[in-house]
Amino acid sequence: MPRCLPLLATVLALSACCGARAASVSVFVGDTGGKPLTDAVVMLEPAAGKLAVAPMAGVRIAQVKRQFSPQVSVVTVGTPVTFPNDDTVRHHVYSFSPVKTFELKLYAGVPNAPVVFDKPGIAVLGCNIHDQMVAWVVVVDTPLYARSAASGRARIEGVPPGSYQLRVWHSSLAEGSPPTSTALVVGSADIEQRAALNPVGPSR
Ligand SMILES: [Cu+2]
Repeated sequence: MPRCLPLLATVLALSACCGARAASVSVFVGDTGGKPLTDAVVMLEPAAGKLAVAPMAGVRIAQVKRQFSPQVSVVTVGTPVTFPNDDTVRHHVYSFSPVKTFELKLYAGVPNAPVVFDKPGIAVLGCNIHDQMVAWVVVVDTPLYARSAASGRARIEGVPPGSYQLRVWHSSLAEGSPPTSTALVVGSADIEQRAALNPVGPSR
């Protein structure tokens, strides 16, 4: 018998055992009446331990026509965000949220330094000059996250098997309320979930 056969058998056995594919987790996010919620953020955090996550690059929250654009941003922990002012009026961007407290005093153009969002959680941004301006930065400490489309559907791909907390957040939840949390065990099969949130504000 050729000497390489045992090695071949080992390789075949390894590929069989490690071939379990990562699953996808799809979540329909709606209000308690079943109406889809757009721009909800869903994330999976391992029940134990932590998945490696890298800061993102090139994230911008612009001010356009006296609104933030985009209104909802999802960034990973440690991500620097720039706040270019594309309007001709000056803006004064701030956050009082414990996750990231900062103030960019009245400015035009692009502020010199980006704001680094270094803790997970939700920061609510406003402008001192224009009360109608509001934006949210959702800082996630996991690479497994997605945002819901107009259909209310969000899909997280490539989820390794394991036990997770599925967290869901939407801007119409009461300010300061944490994302909802549901335990979820992921195997090799794709998963479909529904999340019903109870908004206190108008859906955006
Ligand atoms: Cu403003």
